[in-house]
Amino acid sequence: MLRERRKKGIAFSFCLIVLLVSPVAVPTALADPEADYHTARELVKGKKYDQALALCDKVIKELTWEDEFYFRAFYTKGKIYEIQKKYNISMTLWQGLIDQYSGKVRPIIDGRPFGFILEGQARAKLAQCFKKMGDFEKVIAELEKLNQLCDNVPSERMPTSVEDPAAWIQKNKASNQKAIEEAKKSLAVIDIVPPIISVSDNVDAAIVCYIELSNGLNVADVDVSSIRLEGTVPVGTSSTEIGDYDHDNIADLTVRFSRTSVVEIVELGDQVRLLVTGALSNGKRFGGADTVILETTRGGC
Ligand SMILES: [Ca+2]
Repeated sequence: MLRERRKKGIAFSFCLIVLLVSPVAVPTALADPEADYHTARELVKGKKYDQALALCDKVIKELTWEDEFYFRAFYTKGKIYEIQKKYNISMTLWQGLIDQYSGKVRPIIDGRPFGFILEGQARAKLAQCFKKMGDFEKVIAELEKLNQLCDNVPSERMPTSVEDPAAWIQKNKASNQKAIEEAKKSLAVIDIVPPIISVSDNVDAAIVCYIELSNGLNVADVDVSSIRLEGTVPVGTSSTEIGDYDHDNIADLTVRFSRTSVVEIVELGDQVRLLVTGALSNGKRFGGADTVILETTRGGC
C-alpha cells in the first residue's frame, strides 16, 4: 500500500510539474521498477534473455539494496547467466549480492525474510555454481559459511511461515551438511609441477599435473578426455600414466597441459589457483585445485 501511495504521489507531482512548466510537453513514461521486474521475468520465460538483462539493469539502477525488487532483479540476472552457462558472470553477481547483504538487516516486508537470509540465498546459489564448475573445494567452503550464517539468524529474521525457527535452522543445516559430505567425495588432490611457471620459458614445455582421488574413486576409471584445467584447457596429446609419485600408497594419474594454453587464459601472479576438473567413465565428477606462481622473467638487461 505504501508503495502504491508513493507511486501515486510521485505521479501526481510529476503531472503537476508538466502542466505548470511545460504545458505542451509530451509526458514520458514514469519509472516503475516493480512492473519492469515482472516484465523481465516474462521475458526470461520467453527466453528473451538480452532484453530481460537490460530491464533488470534498469531496475537495479533505479532502486537501492533495501528494496525487494533490487534483490530480485539481481537474482534474476544471476539465474539468466546460469541458464546460459556463463557461470563466471553468475558467480560475480552472487558474490556481489553477498558483499552487499552481508550482515545487513532490513525490515521484513510482507513476511518475506530479508537481510541475513538474502545473504544465505546468494551463498547457496554461489555453491551451486561452484558445483556445476566442478570446484568442490569452494562448494564445501561456501556451504560451511552458509551453516555459520544459519547459526546466526535471529528468530525475528525468519519467514513468517516458519513456526519453529530452531527446527527450520536444523533442517537447513542438516541439508547443507549432507551436501558438504557429498562434495568431499568428489574432491581431488591436485599437484601441479613445476610450482613456479615462467611465461618466458620454453612455451612447448608441459605443465605436469598429478590427480589423486579417494572415497572409492579410482584414477584408472578417469575419462581423460573430460579433464579440463580452469574449465577450458584439455589434456595435451602426450601420454598419461598411473603411478604413485608421492609414495602415499594412493594411486595418482599423471596428465600434462600445454604451457602456452595455460598462460593464455591465466593472469600472472604469486598465488594463482588452478582448478582441474574431470569425470569418471560412469559420469561421476571430480575436481580440485593447486596454487602456483605464474611469472614472467622478461624485461631483464
Ligand atoms: Ca599418490
